[in-house]
Amino acid sequence: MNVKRFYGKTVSDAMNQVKQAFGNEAVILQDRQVIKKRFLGLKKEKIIEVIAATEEKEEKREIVQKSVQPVPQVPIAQRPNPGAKAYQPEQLERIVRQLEAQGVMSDTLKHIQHEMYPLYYKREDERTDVELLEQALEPLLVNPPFRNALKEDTTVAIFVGQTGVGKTTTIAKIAALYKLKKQRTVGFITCDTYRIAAVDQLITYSNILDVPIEVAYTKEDYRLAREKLKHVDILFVDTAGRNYQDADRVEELCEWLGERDDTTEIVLTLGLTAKESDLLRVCEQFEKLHVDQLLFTKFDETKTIGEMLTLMVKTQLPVLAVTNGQAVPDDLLQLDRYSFANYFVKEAAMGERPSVRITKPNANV
Ligand SMILES: Nc1nc2c(ncn2[C@@H]2O[C@H](COP(=O)(O)OP(=O)(O)OP(=O)(O)O)[C@@H](O)[C@H]2O)c(=O)[nH]1
Ligand SMILES: [Mg+2]
Repeated sequence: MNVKRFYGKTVSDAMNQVKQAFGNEAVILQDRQVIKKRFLGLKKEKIIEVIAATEEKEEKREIVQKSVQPVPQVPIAQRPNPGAKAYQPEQLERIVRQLEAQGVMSDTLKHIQHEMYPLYYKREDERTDVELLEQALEPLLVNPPFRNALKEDTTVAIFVGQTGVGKTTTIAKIAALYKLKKQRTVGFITCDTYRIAAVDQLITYSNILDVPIEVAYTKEDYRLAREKLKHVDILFVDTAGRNYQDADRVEELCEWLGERDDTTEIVLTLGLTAKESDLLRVCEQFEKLHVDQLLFTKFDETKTIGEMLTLMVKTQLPVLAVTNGQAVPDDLLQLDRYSFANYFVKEAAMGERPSVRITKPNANV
């Protein structure tokens, strides 16, 4: 094996030298930043050192290898993850370790690694871990991944999801945001007559926020309630939490909600304390209903949010909001791709939470 050190101002400089000297079959053993002393050691300069190796081409070995299938030549910059035991640049290894600690599933992790490799080797300047991960996530998520708002032309927002995930509480938080901060008129319809206290719960919020409310016991009630509240800018519809792992429950809901137009938005509310496999199953079941946005609750009740990333990658849906507590209307987070990436590589390591938060409106809510 022929091993050599290469130096460059940037990683791509050094990698170009590797390619020129050893071609595409070179194996990178290590890359790191080193200090080079110049002018009798008085001046110091930071440079990149890459140690690369290639097989020595011996006459005899070539004869033996002729019978072996040739290895496809993949340019270094596009090589997939060489595997757990193989060399991985320290920065990538660190990011991957943190993603794993956050419970990011192996196939999502592979996609991220696949995006990070070329970014890492093509970089002209140093990138922080957050910047690298944020850029790697860009092609994997919808743009923007966190919309933090309903669609511009939405007039009816229907919140659906499993029992007890936080639909009613979150409706109150988002309605408060629209009424108090965005100065829009809002109204409530509750179709949750399944649980005795459910109606009272939304009526309480409607009183606090001074928002009109209609209760729909039947499909016809629902149609009439929409008609009655058609003067408001945004109508928030609360639905009964059911076991939506069961396809029949989703069918029933589709049937209940009937035809939908372009100004109706379906928000699938998912609790981050649930198992990833269960969340994925619920998302699958809801495909029939054509969900527009996801909403994640109970961010405060878990230390790992890998499943949130996996669901965002798999569903290719934007996120309306993330909630992190029971307080209405305060416990609502507004994230973006950067703060999300930051949570994985930095905040999580320190056991902290993202600090982006909607400030309490000037109201006694
Ligand atoms: N810790 C925490 N609790 C939350 C959050 N969101 C909601 N909750 C709590 O979760 C419980 C259930 O909330 P609800 O809003 O009633 O949930 P739901 O989905 O409407 O429940 P059903 O109507 O029974 O399906 C309540 O105790 C809420 O205060 C959150 O982000 N974090
Ligand atoms: Mg409810």
